[in-house]
Amino acid sequence: MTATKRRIRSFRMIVLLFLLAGTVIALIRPAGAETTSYTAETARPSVNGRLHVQGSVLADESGNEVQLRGVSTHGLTWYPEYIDEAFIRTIGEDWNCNMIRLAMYSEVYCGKEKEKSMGLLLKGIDAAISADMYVLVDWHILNDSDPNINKAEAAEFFEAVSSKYADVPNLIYEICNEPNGSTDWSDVTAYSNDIIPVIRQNSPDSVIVVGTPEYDRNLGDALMRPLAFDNVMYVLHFYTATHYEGLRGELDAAYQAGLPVFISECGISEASGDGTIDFASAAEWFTYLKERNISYAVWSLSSKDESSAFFVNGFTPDHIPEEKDLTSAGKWVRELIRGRDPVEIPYTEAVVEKDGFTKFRSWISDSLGTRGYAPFRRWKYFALSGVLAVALAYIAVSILRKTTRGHTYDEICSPEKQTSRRTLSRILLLATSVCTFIYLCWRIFLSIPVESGIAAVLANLVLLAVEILGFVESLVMYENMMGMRDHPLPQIKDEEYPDVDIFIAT
Ligand code: IDC
Repeated sequence: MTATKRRIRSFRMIVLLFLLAGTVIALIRPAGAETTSYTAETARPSVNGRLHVQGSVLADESGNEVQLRGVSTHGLTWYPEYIDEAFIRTIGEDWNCNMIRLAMYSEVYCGKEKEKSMGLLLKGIDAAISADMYVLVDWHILNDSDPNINKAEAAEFFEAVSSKYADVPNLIYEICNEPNGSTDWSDVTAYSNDIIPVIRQNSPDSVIVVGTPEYDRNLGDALMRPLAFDNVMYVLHFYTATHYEGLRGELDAAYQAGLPVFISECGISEASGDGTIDFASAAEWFTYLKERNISYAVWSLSSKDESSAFFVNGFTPDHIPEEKDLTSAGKWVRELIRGRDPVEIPYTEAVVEKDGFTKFRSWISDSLGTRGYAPFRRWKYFALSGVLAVALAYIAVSILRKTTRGHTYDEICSPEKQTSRRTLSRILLLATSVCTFIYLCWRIFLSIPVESGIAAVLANLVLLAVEILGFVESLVMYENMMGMRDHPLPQIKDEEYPDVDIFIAT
């Protein structure tokens, strides 16, 4: 078998393996009391009515300042079992919680699960209304870092919700979760200028909260250039094991300057939603908020295997959560929401970092399960790019076969051409090697999508292997070509040529 045939055969094998891996992954992927007994100090829609912005905080219809102490759901479609009327009522009563935030991941809504996610959102709103809780309707942008990317869908979404619940005092609108990446305040302003009127047209008095750049950690721009709408609040997010006095200082500066602020999401874990829990820092943050009546929602009402989740893995939300159902974050947050002084909330359990195996297991279940979107969607893109790459390569090879004609040895290696070509080849070879080296460094250290899960990583590694194979092949080819030039045609004297008699027929 020739080397070319062998190469074609191994290339075919790699492509086959790649497609096989995609199919296997696709196959093994797994397919989710009627009276209120809260204390009077907790604001409720039936008592306090529609809220409005007053100074830096929220106030009720009589002008009394109120603090919303809320919890946030995880992605609606990933933990749909929590969007349950009885369970939301339980949280409203047993936890004395007066707000629930419904996290509608915009990428899910704009993807294939529009109807499902909308159904869950409406179910959640109705449950919150029946439990006499305020409800924060959260257009949860995250991977789509700029809200303008899906602005048309956002407009459609807010039009649908605000027209349906125009007169209901329970609703508060969060128009973009966490602008990030290169999205700046002017992008958010442009988006808000289009979306706020959509809501206000239906529900003129509703409170609207607006995300700020850098994952809701930049109140400075909003302070300098606030939006031209009233009854609007600006969002800050914090996680107590990642953010400390620095971010609180910025919050305080904005608060002191009179900017209306709303903490639509916060957690007592690290900002990743996992890792260690910092109870002491949590006590400081929530004391600060309590003293100023700043409203907040804590992440997350789920049983995901991550430290910010309130419920232990395997918990089913069909009863009042008992001690054994709660994680250490859940226990602490329940006391907080119930209204206990943050510095008095006991915490005995130290949260230990997960071991490597547990982390690996969650990573796999994250990337192959249905409770997530990024990895799940991305590995499909990788498979698609693989198929496209194979098709393109096939077309290119067929065209090349038809158009290349053979070169003679003389054409390639004639002594006159050698000297000029050699310098040029060396320069090109050097440039190619340097670029290849830089590319490979980037490819190996920065381009493997670890955050997107095992399927994406595997597919990516296969592509990387093919690329490296290609580079090695080109090195072999360069080597051979340079080698040819090192062996110029032998110089043969005229007398050494044999004599040939030529007979011409007449
Ligand atoms: C995290 C979830 C995690 C999920 C990830 C991506 O905890 O399970 O895999 O989103 O969907 C935010 C975001 C919020 C994050 C949370 C924790 O608003 O979506 O949830 N967080 O990382 N901002 C700061 C932290």
